[in-house]
Amino acid sequence: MSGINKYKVSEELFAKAQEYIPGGVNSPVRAFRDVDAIPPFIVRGDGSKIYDEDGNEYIDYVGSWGPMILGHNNKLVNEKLKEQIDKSLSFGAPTRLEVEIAELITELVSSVEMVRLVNSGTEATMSAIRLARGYTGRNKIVKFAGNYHGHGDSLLVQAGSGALTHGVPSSGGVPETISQNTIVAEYNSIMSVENIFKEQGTDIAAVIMEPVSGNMGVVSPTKEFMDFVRKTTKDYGSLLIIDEVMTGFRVAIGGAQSLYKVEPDLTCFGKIIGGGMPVGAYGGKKDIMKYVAPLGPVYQAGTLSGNPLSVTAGITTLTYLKENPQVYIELERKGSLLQEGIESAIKEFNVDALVNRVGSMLTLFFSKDKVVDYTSAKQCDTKKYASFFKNMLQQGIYLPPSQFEACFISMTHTDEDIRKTVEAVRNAFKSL
Ligand code: HOZ
Repeated sequence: MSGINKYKVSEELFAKAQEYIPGGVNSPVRAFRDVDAIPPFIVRGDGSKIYDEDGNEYIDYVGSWGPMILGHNNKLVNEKLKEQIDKSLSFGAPTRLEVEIAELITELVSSVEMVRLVNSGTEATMSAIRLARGYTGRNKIVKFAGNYHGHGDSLLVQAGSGALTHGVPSSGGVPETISQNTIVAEYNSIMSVENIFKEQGTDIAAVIMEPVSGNMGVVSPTKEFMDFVRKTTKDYGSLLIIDEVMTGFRVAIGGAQSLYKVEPDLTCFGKIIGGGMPVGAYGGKKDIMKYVAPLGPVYQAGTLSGNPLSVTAGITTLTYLKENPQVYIELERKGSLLQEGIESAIKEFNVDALVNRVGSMLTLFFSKDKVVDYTSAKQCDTKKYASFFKNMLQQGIYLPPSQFEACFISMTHTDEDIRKTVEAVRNAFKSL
């Protein structure tokens, strides 16, 4: 078989894609530039596996960047979607489904009393920021270096995810008049938050944060840090916005805020609440949400908001998670099995690497030192990650194509998948 190019069709498609789409992709990190590879073009998925145009099979740890907690091609979700398709795809009018999902979200996340559906996580964070500004009458916001909240102007300042990978953490095209209202703090640094609030606290509309960062790789907050951010925002009359686009219904049914026992004023959602369909949402206390149009002066709208297909997939996924709480015990078990396997390979091959994990979100960092914030994440050996990534891909393991993203484990990853993955890690370490 040697000499046969196993990515031939993908390579042809990628060449053609680059003629018509910037970089050949609809989201930068998918171009595999940071790992110096060509992305396989995916045709289908089933459970924990995805398949590319050349017929290669992969154990998938990207899971559409988080939503596929129940695995690909979930029969329950698909059946409900098929029923909904026969009733039309979109109305741009109120539906019973929207009420159902809003009720479900408010029931599962105790800090959320009212929720507005949008079409993406980016829209959710942009709208939450506008609402915080409208509610407080202040302009400044605080975000954390290495946290990523989508590509809204105010939030593309020292951002994580693709922005960090491609070395442009602050994007071109963002007017200074906008970015000057964004103050960047260090994740996990009480002192950094304290100093910012001492100087500008009364001008700050909100602090927005990833409660577990997934966009500089997985980095968890300390409880003291979380508590300090909550207390400080309260003391200064600023809002705390928790961006649970990745972590919501992923790390716990009540989101990361239930794990860390912090009650935000506003929460942003995406990914899992659409079960793999495009969606986003923001919600919080009623007195704040009542500032949103048509009740209040903060305008936000959308033709496809509350789209019946997205909402159907979301309700089905959330209902399954709610009715099967053992999912989170299982995900924790699978996560720890994978972590232990990788850690024992790290020891065996004496690799400068470590694993950060919260439940079913995990990152293998090529670093000797702990990764707790943006500065320590940036110290990682990204070249080593690229070699490791390519080796794993060749062995049929599909990881995020960047050191600064999270692996996601689904309910359909079997112990055998994890065993194979750990074996592949050992092989990759051997050849590093
Ligand atoms: N930037 C997101 C992940 N952190 C999504 C990337 C994508 O869908 O390509």
